[in-house]
Amino acid sequence: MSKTIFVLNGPNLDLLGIREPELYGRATLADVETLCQTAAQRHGFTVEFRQSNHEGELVDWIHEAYADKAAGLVINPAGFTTTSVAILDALHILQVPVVEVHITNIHAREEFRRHSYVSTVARAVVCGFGIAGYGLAIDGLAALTGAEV
Ligand code: CA2
Repeated sequence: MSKTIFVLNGPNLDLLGIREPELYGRATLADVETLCQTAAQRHGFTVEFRQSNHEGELVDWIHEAYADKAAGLVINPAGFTTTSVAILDALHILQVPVVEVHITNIHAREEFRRHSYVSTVARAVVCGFGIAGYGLAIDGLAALTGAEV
């Protein structure tokens, strides 16, 4: 088993820290990547950190995680959370833990944000902790995969 984990980010998360800071905070996606690298190093993981505004590209990266025998996958599907059967089907292929992350508490927002296709395949879901949730998700992956150091 590889010690690589994939951290995938869906549409518009490239605008993190640039637009709507009152909702998503002032940290940028580059800050999130640094946070993930730091958390991953604690557990001996290396990280493939990516963002796309395109559903098919996210699907391709999930296939890549499968082909590379990644140890686990963290995903913030953003706007695809509530719509994407294609991402759900791709995640079903993985035989390693998937952790779903949301920066905000999706249950305290509009009703339509509450139904997540990804949650039906995720081993765990983290939401409402801001970008710290990514670090918690990686710590959780380490616990689930026995990679804790
Ligand atoms: O809370 C989250 O992490 C979300 O996945 C963020 C998504 C939203 O559709 C989900 O319901 C919850 C939206 C991501 C958009 O990111 C932006 C970042 C900065 C400015 C504008 C959008």
